[in-house]
Amino acid sequence: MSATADPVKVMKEQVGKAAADRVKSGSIVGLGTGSTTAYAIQYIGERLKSGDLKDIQGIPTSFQATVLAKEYGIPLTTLDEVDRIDVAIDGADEVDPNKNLIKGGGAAHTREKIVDSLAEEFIVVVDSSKMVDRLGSTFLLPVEVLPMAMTPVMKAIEKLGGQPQLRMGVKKAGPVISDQGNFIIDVKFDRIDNPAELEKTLNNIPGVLENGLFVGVTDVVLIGEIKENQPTV
Ligand code: ABF
Repeated sequence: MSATADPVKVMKEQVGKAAADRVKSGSIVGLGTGSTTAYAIQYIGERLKSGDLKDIQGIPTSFQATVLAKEYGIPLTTLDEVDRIDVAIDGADEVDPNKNLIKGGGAAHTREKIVDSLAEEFIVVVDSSKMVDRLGSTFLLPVEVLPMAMTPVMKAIEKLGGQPQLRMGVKKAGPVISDQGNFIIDVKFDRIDNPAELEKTLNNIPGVLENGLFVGVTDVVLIGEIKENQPTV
């Protein structure tokens, strides 16, 4: 009797592969962060290995993306070396009906927003559980902050009606540290009715590096459907 594959894993693989299949030879590719995008990176590497894809260069959005790209043989470059990004593939924590996002669950949203915003085509890869009617309804909003400014930033966020909390590591031994060496504050807002305005307001607080609202950046959302009881492939 065939074992039943993990439906979430199968979905992530399928949507990651669908994104990887859209990459054209000769492209500069923004490589996102997270478990779904990890499959896209893997499949891009497999396409390179098979000769189906040629002459691409990746721009990683995190240390995790860099390690994966090297593991799968994707040549890497930097924003200093290229004059464009043809396509970026990345995950998300929430997607609203206008394709606006909350990202940053992986503490990588600062570099992600730089790369994803520069891309000609930004492809988001998610499972259907990430689709929401309104941003902030299922996921706290991440804000990257300079450690020395944590307290005044938290006070400013409270004045905006947010409930901020410092993101602690797995064993709560200390705060999560971003690739830039900063802290992540996760913020609960009762309602986010105007994500564009909130994104700008938060980034105007002295000490805030970047927040996880991605407004007007997404071009394509690939949504994987989680199907139960799929046989192993
Ligand atoms: C990353 O992808 C983060 O911004 C976001 O939190 C995460 C989602 O990861 P996963 O695909 O593992 O759910 O880009």
